[in-house]
Amino acid sequence: MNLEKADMATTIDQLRHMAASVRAGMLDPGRSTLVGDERNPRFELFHAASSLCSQKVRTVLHEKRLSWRSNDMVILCAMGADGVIAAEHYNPAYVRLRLIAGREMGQALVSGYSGRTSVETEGFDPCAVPLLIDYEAGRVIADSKRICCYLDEISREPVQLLPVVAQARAEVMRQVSIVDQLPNAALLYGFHPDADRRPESLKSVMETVYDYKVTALQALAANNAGDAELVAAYQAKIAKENGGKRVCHNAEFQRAARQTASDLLRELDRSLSGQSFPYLNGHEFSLADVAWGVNLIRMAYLGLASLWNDLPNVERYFEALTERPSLCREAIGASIESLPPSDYFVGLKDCSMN
Ligand SMILES: N[C@@H](CCC(=O)N[C@@H](CS)C(=O)NCC(=O)O)C(=O)O
Repeated sequence: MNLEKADMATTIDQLRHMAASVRAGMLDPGRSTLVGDERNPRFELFHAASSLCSQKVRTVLHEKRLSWRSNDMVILCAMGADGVIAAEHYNPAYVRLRLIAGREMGQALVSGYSGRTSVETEGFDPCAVPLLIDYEAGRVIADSKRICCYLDEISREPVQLLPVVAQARAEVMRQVSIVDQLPNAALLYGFHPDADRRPESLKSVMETVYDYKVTALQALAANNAGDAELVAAYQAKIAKENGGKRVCHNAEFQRAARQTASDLLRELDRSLSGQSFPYLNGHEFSLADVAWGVNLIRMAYLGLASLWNDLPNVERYFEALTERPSLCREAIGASIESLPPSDYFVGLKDCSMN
């Protein structure tokens, strides 16, 4: 074995070891499963059924018909008999794995809260899902947008989600970047002063979510005081979550977030009416459709489909996307299975068995 090969073998061994530690920290081993036919798949994903960013990655894996090891993590903290139980993606073993991906990206850690989760504008969140390991390349990759692009690049069959033609590709990436600027966290966690249509049980979880997160993260920072990198990661996350807490009942902030979503949907409607936008105009399914599909489905779940009441192109687009088996399974089915029932989701086909 030459030196390069030996280094790679060591890296892969280390990744396997680290991933096993994360799995060992998960409460229910039944949430680690194999998807597809391979017993030792090339990819391993740490994700959550309910997470929007994870739904994007799973939709791509589904479209590509790839085999992968799935680790469906608990990403909410809970109150136990002895205090707050930390979410599984706050576990030091997981954060260490994520920091490897963060170093590769060269992004500063997140330092505050805007209601958006784009790594490019907000910084790198070291305590978030999803996270992909590619055991063949010896790489750990974070951020749903990067993971989706990576998977498309290394696996071109049976569908290619990024067009080869430069102009079409640029338009798909433009749409993916627009979606990345949606204030998703604000829409899910925030209390809207006028029409908050989230399920009551979800609202009740959101009343305590930030306090539980911060309490758990502070304890983890204290328990790992000897590891400066880990402490910095937890402090960054604490700053973000404290920021979220400050604005979750702020009427002005919440109205602005919904307005941003509404403006971006209006822009989408205009793009859809032009010929440039692929799927609705009879072209190939693309990464733009994955990103919009998952986000429109989430908005529908939150009772926000009313935002496209007067946007007929978005309405048609939404209908078409909900018929796509990958989105039907990974966004609609997974949301039905993992989130409280929503009155605004009725009528959407649950494809969880597909
Ligand atoms: N830009 C990142 C955002 C990651 C992110 O915010 N993930 C959310 C789920 S969609 C998460 O982990 N939430 C739980 C938490 O922040 O504690 C991506 O697209 O992967």
